Amino acid sequence: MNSYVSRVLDGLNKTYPWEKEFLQAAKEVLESLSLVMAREKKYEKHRILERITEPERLISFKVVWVDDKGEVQINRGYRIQFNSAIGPYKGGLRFHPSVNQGILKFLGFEQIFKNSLTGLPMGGAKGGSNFDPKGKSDNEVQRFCQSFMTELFRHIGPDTDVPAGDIGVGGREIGFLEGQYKRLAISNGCVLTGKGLNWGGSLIRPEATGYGSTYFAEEMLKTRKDGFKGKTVLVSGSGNVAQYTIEKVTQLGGKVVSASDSNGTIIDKDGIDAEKLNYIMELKNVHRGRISEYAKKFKKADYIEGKKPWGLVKAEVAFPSATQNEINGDDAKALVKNGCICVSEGANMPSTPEAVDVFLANKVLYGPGKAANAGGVATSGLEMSQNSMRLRWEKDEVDSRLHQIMINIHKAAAEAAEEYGTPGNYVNGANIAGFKKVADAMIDLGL
Ligand code: NDP
Ligand code: 2IT
Repeated sequence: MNSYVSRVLDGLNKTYPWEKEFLQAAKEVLESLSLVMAREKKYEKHRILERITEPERLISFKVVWVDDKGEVQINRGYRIQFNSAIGPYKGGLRFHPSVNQGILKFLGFEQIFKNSLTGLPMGGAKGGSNFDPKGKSDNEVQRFCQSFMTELFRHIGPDTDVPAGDIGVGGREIGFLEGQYKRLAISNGCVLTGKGLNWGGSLIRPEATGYGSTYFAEEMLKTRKDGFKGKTVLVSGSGNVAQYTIEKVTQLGGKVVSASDSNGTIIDKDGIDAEKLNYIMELKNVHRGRISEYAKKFKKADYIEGKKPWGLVKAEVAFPSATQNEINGDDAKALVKNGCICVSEGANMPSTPEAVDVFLANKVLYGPGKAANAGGVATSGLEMSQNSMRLRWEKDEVDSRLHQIMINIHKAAAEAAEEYGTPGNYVNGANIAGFKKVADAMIDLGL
């Protein structure tokens, strides 16, 4: 490891020892950047690594709301405005009981490089709350969102910071948040992305992350003159990203045999076809039910309580699309043993460092989240463009722009990996290509 990189990592470890996920993400990125620091001294001279690992602004606040029983509830809210060198802050909001500053710092840090890779002018940010939408009524979710936005609205705006969805924040939450923003800011109302089609949303935004990570996998497979036809595919999660990954993989000729949630996994050896996917969408998006219901409806499927999909059946391709660190070293070994040749990360940092080492050592086509799942934020960027122009593109236009962006990201990551002597290593390629644009902008902009 380059000495500048190890000095910066030591400093981070000493300053933020409790921010495990942030330190994990920083280590992965900075290790890749060792290759750059060894060649180009300007970044050290400008102390870019110390600067890029520190958020520009870290906002934290309390969110007080009243539940349906009339009892007062208190949650923590955050927005981490990490880096705005190349454009307004951009990134999702996560509502999940596990949310804390360290998790949002990892997500905001990753977002800097992901957004840079899209080729669009967007800085990196993330936010959210330890609020758990599970089991809450629509009215409770509405009251929480309104209280959350009552504090957040003063820190965001269409040209300053544009939040979106992530775990626990979908169309319903974006609606309540946007509604409260409009009320408070007396603005044109286009501050979040992922909006409904009747009030400024873009076609294909709901599909974008899942479609994008499938397009990215397709590009990786093409480098070996391969494709999805006849492949068995594992998907984890059953939320937004998982649903549209299942849809696109199936359209491209793959057979998806799993879906999961935090309680367990279903395995359907016949494949989750369009009709079964419709059932999952209704189950999850309308009834907010558990994936175990799938095995009651489709009797040939199995439900395995407490298990993740990895290694349960033979499969050539895997799309982790639930959450961070959902594939550990043993899971990765089980995947490889079962014939996995390609992993495309719909989730952010779903593979532990040990898992990544297993994939790279076994020459698995491994697409890290910041490249593979960038289609979501890229299409958010396209939603912002349409809002600014006061027009709406047709579905095919947005989809073909998304597809082209994913092809470009794959090319940029592959070329950077090659240039720095690690061909086929998309981890290094994505980190380096994403970093250089932001770091050079920081130098141009001065201190
Ligand atoms: P959703 O809330 O729609 O779905 C999340 C899914 O993951 C659910 O099935 C959920 O199960 C499962 N899950 C969440 N947390 C855990 C956990 N701790 N353990 C096991 N399963 C879990 O979120 P998204 O589909 O939007 O997000 C999924 C991943 O994709 C996240 O990592 C997110 O950061 C990433 N991502 C999302 C983008 C987007 O545009 N939405 C863009 C880029 C990345 P349960 O219902 O039981 O909680
Ligand atoms: O992790 C992510 O890229 C997202 N949750 C989407 C962010 C966005 O602004 O669309």
